[in-house]
Amino acid sequence: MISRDGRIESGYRLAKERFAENGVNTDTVLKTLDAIPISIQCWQGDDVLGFENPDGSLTGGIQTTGNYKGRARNASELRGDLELALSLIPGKKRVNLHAIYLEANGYVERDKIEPGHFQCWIKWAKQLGLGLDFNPTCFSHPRSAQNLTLSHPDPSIRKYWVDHCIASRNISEHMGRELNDTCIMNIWIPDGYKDLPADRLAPRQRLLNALDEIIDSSQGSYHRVAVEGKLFGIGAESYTVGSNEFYMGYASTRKTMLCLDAGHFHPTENVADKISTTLCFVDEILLHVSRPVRWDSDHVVLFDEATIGIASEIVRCNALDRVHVGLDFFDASINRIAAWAIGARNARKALLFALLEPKEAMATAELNFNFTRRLTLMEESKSMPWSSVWDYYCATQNIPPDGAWLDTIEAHENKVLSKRV
Ligand code: RNT
Ligand code: ZN
Repeated sequence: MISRDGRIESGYRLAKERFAENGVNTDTVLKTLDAIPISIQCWQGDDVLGFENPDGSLTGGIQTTGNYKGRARNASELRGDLELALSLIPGKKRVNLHAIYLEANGYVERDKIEPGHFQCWIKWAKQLGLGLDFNPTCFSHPRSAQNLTLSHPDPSIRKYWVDHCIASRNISEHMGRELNDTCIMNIWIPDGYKDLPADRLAPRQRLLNALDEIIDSSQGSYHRVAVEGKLFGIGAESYTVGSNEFYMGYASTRKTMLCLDAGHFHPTENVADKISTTLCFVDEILLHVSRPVRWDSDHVVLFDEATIGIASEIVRCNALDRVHVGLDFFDASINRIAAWAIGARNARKALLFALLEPKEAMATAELNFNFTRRLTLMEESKSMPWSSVWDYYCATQNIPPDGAWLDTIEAHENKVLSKRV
């Protein structure tokens, strides 16, 4: 345990008493918190470029901006960087891979990718006791150049992407089986139009049929499919084939998971509010916790109202076993390992904050129409000594508490990252 002259322990003792007065047992909360998996997106480490093609560039309406030194240039560097980030993030962790993070001798067409191309990742995950999640990569490719993939009017292009998604399902199932831990495979496609479509229906019908073909390819029980909707992308400002309503209907009728990305809605929409609605119709949700600054900008996740709102909804809905937390941000303007550490620590902090709320007392007040008490309880949660619980939690997990990890990253930056060109 990382101790600072007993200050962390005594802070925790006092905090524990305060929370107990609210009917909240902090020891139980910390056990629950520690077991919640957070899936860390590998693509923060290399600006979503992957290792398929050294000259590849990011397309599909998403963008990284910034040219901070030290981007991981190959899988070994990325795994090394991830290891450092993981050592700074408390709690159960998974790593989320995209198909373009394969390791092969030379270029492999995406409809030909195989489990063998991910053997090193699987071995690494086994050694570190990590679960893996997976994504077909339906962007940054000549066959996605028109910003249409599974909904493309040309059947041969559509088939290519269907086959890529089926190949990805095989890989995902293989990962899950090898690690004895269900692998979630999330399908996101960039399909859409910059300007007003003449036909909004046909592309959606084509997408529906393509998805049905993909989920009809039979798989074992170590793999689940999620589908991720979106409002718009760069170059797809007027129409996105896979809207949230499209996938809400798809997930509820086909029994897949629905992925909610915090950046994929109108800026004034409350993403947290969508969780309870979705839970009425869909068995499980995958979250892409992100931060949209005015648009789907994928900034590093903050400990802010939006993130806490999402965490509180999961806890208040008693849905920790039905909502899977994944991160989706990619900032190339700051140290990428720090970006992982800041965003993932904030996501877990938000979960801690949510678990420490007096949720029974709030719910009782609501049922008694005592909205004064409900508001008071919610507001005063904000000034409870939750940060003492956080520091203690980090210390017991041998993870540096706040204020004690950035030096490690800076030393690594000087020694390793600054040498990468
Ligand atoms: C894009 C989606 C998608 C990607 C990743 C790389 O808008 O959010 O999830 O960010 O798959
Ligand atoms: Zn996403």
